[in-house]
Amino acid sequence: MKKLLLLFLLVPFFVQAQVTLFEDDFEAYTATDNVGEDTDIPATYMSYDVDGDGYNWGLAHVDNFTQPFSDYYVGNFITSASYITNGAGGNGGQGALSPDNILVLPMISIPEYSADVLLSLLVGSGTDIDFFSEHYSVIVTTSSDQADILAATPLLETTLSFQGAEFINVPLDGYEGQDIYISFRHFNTTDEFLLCIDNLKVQYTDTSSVEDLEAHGFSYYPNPVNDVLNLSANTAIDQVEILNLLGQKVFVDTPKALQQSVDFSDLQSGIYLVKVAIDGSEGTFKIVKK
Ligand SMILES: [Ca+2]
Ligand SMILES: [Ca+2]
Ligand SMILES: [Ca+2]
Repeated sequence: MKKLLLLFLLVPFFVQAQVTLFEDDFEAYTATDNVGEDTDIPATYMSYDVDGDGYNWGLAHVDNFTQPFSDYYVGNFITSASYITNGAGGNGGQGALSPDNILVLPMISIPEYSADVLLSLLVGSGTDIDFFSEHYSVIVTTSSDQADILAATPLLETTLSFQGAEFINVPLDGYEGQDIYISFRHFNTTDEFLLCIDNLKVQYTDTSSVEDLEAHGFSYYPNPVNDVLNLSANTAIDQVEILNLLGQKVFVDTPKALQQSVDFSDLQSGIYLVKVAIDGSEGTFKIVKK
C-alpha cells in the first residue's frame, strides 16, 4: 500500500503530455552534391521557385562543402542559395542570385485539444563571415498553393543578423483542429550565400481532460479497479484507449455504445491512462489497477 501511495505522489494528477507532431533532421534522405543549385527535397515536401530562375531549396550535406558547415549543422540540412560559388557543384557555379524560393513542409494536423503548439528549428547562414544577411519568412496556411502561401501574413519575417546558426521557436497559436502547411520563404536577398535549415520540430501540450467529457454525462467506476472498469455516458462512447505509463497501448475499442466494460484482470498492478472520446470530445484520466 505504501508503494501505491508513493506512485500517486510521483505522477501528477492532470495529464499534460508534451507530444511531438512532426520532426525532421533530414538524416533519412540522400543529398545530391550540387550545392545550392539543385532541387532535391524530401518526397513529402514541396517547393516553389517563385522567381523562376531554376534554383530552389535542396538537400545538402556538411561534407559537400570545403568550409566548416559541420560547425553549425549536423549531417544533412536543407538550403536555398543567394550566391553559388563559381565552380561549385554540378553546374559550374552561377555567382549572385536573387532567390524567391518557398519550401513547404508536409501537412501537419494540429489536434483540437492542444496548447502551446511550437515550431522549433535550427536556422542560419553559410560559413562566410561577410555574407550572412539572408532574408526569410515563416508562413502557415491551410492550403499548399503558392498563391495562398504568398498572400498569407507571415508569422515571422526577418534577416539573419549574424554568421552561423541558432535554434528559434515560432509559436503556432490558433490552428487547433486544423490541417496546416508550414512554409519557409527565402527572398529579398541578393548575393549573400546560403540560408540553411535543420532539426525541424513541431510539438504541443495535450490539454485533453476528463472535464471535456462531463457534458456528455460521462462517469466511471471503480477506481482503484480489481477486475472490471465500467464506463458510461448519455451519448455514445466512440473510443476507449488504455495506455500504461510507458505510453504503450494495452487496450483499444470503439464501442459506439452508452456503456462499456473494460477487463483489467490480465493487466499488471499499477497506474494506467484511460483515453475516452465522445462526440468529438476527448478526456484522459488515471486508473489504478490493484
Ligand atoms: Ca541534419
Ligand atoms: Ca543537393
Ligand atoms: Ca529560385
